[in-house]
Amino acid sequence: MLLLLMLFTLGIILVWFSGIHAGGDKQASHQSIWTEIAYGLSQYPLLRNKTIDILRSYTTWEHVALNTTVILEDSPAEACFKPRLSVNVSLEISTSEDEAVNIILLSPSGSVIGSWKNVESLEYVFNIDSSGNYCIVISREYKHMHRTKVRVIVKFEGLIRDASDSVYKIFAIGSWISNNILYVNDPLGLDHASPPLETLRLGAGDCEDIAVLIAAMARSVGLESIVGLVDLDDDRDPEHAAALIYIDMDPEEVAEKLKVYNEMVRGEKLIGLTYFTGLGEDRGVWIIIDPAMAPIKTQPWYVDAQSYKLIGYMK
Ligand SMILES: [Ca+2]
Ligand SMILES: [Ca+2]
Repeated sequence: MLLLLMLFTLGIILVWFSGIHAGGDKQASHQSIWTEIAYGLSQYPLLRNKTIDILRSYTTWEHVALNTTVILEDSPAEACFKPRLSVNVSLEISTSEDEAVNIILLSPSGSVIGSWKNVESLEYVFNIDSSGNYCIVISREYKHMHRTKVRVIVKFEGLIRDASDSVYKIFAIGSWISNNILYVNDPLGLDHASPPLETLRLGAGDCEDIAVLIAAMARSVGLESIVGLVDLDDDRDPEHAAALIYIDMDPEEVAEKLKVYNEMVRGEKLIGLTYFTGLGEDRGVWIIIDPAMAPIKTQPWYVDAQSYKLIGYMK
């Protein structure tokens, strides 16, 4: 567990405020953008059907778990894999020399799920019902003078069963935005926060447009979400905006769940999680969802910035 946690970069960013919301003279200069952001967030009920479609689209997934070549010499060769959830597993096995081999598929307890004699290739699908190491043992009847290459491909496919989970919602919304909404700057001097349906229709927007869309989508499926204005260069004047989604959990728990979704849906390691704490009396964490500042496009919950200060937010 400790080792797993060391693989993450869990970033805590402390909040700096000059008031409950953007304070002092700075507020006046951002007045119109605040009004537009508030209007955009109020549109969240209109996004509900779209967001539910997005949640559904990520509940089925396929992932290559093992793609390897084993060398078969005198003794049997073994290839093992470890599914983490209840899934369908498909095996594809083929020999390089069109040479017949024997295959035994073993469950974690060592019982035989299937065995095949003298096959040149095999395709087999089965459903796993217990977690642990599954192994494919490959052998042949007679000793040969040469080595045989045997190609083993194992794929998982299945359903994420807990689509109502808050972390899953963050994963699905964040992933979808990263893959479907293009970051495009507003024309110089004409910056405004587009309403979420407009950003959806265009398939593009800049930081505050995308932040409003993410926050409104999150709200539409029952998550608490805000749009924060962010100072990136430490002069107490914001030049960036991002969505923050609240979860009443420990950051380690959130990271652990995101890690599973990343690995199972995309076969991708979680690179990290960035969040704010200390907004009011909240005990949980505000996860930053910011595709523009993410070093890996598909992981908008991890930002890479030297300075990332919340100057104000729109609830
Ligand atoms: Ca804009
Ligand atoms: Ca600044």
